[in-house]
Amino acid sequence: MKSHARRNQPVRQTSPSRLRTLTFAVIVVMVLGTAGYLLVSAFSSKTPAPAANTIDISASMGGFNTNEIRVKVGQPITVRLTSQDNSHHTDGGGQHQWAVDEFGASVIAPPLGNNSVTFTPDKVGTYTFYCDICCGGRANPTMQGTLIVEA
Ligand SMILES: [Cu+2]
Repeated sequence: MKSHARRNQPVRQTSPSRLRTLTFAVIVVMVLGTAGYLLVSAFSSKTPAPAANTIDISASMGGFNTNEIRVKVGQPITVRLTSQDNSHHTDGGGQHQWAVDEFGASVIAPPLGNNSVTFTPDKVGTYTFYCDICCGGRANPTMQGTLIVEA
């Protein structure tokens, strides 16, 4: 009986270490899988560059990279907005917006990704573009700029 119990002991001793190896393997697979998923989603969120009249704008918590955009009236433009913030930002979750009410133009960029909107500014004038997602919304002067539509 004693020798039988002793013969079983090694089996019982190896199982916790086998469990540890298995747990480690599962964690490695999960980490690699998550990294791979993030990589794929980061690349797939990028929209292909449209052919003409594309204006690249980037936004972070500090504001837009430009305060003034000049375009010609009656010509379609594509605004490609890139968010430089990651999803860990509590304010807006890393998303930013670029919108001009007068032309019904609005685009929201995902965290560390970009997104595009195409519209035709059909009225000469000076308009405000803004982000209404972060930093207190459009009341915040840092997340604003001027769209100038020229004749
Ligand atoms: Cu913003």
